[in-house]
Formats: sequence, C-alpha cells, structure tokens
Amino acid sequence: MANSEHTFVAIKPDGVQRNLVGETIKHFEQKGFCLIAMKLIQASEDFLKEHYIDLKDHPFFASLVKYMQSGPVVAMVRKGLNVVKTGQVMLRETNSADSKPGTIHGDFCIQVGRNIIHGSDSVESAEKEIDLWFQPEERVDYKSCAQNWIYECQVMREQTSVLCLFHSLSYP
Ligand code: DAT
Ligand code: MG
Repeated sequence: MANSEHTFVAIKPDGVQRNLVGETIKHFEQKGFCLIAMKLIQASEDFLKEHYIDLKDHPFFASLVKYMQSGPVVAMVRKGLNVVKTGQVMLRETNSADSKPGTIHGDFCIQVGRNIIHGSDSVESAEKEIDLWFQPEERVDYKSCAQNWIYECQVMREQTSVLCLFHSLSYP
C-alpha cells in the first residue's frame, strides 16, 4: 500500500544541540507525514557503525561515526505516500552547500559534516534502519484523522475501506 510507506529520520547531535528538534519535526508534521515512533537516544559507536555500514570504506567514515556519537539523536519513523523520496526532497542535498533554501539542509546547515538530519535514501534502507533503531513494540500504528484531509479517496481506499467510506459520505 503506497501511503503506508515508512521512512527513518534522525535529528543528529548538532540538530539537538542547536535546538532545531522542533523546527525539523515541524517540516514533517506540517507536510502530513504520520508519526509512528520517536525517541531520544545516545547511540554507541558499534551501533552507528552498523547504521552507516554502507559507507565504511569512505575516508569520512570514522569522523562521521564520531560526530553521530557526540551527543543524543532524536530518532523517528514517519509514514505516508512516497515518504522516502519526498523526505529526501525535504532534506536535500547531502552537501548543504548544494541545497536550496526551503529544504532543511538549505535553511539550517553549512557543511556536509554537520547537516543536522538524516533521512533514509531508499525504501530498502528505510526498512533496515527502522529495524535497527526501533523494536516492533516501539512503533505505534494508528488512524490519524488528518489523513482524511491529506489524501484523496482513491489513495485512502488502498489503506482502509472504512476510511474511504467515511470520506465518500462526507464528500458526495
Ligand atoms: P545522505 O545522508 O544524504 O543519505 P550519505 O548516505 O551519502 O548521504 O552520507 C551520510 C552522511 O555522511 C551525510 O549525511 C554526511 C556524511 N558525508 C557524506 N559525504 C561526505 C563527505 N564527502 N564528507 C564528509 N561527510 C560526508
Ligand atoms: Mg544515505
């Protein structure tokens, strides 16, 4: 079901220390992506090496792990239609210097090594990252009333016929 796609988002230590937690969460909240899980966590070196395993051969790997370990991280899971791709557009680009105003990197960061927020870069990595950061019991799936106003009926129907019925009764 397309609108039940999940992504992993983490506000990095510099985002937490710079008091940008609320500001960054606001982007995802206002966009309409549903909050499924969230926690403040001090990640260990081994845990972060696992998270960034795909980057282990890059020269910046050690400094990346050290930076991510330098303070707590706010980890969360968001759900919605194309949330992985749209989440990436909201963050863009990896290098803040190439990021346009209006994106989180474009508005709040200067250097690639201090870019305040991580978002999964594919559906496959989102699944891996969510499994790494959250136990199944830490994820809460629920029906958000706002979804009736964010999605058209056709998309809602993919998620639940009850919601679609509600929608069609409300808007003949
Ligand atoms: P993204 O976070 O956009 O998915 P990535 O997975 O390639 O990008 O890299 C993960 C993080 O590693 C990125 O947010 C910051 C750091 N990084 C990437 N390229 C870097 C570089 N050339 N120099 C220093 N840090 C870099
Ligand atoms: Mg990445």
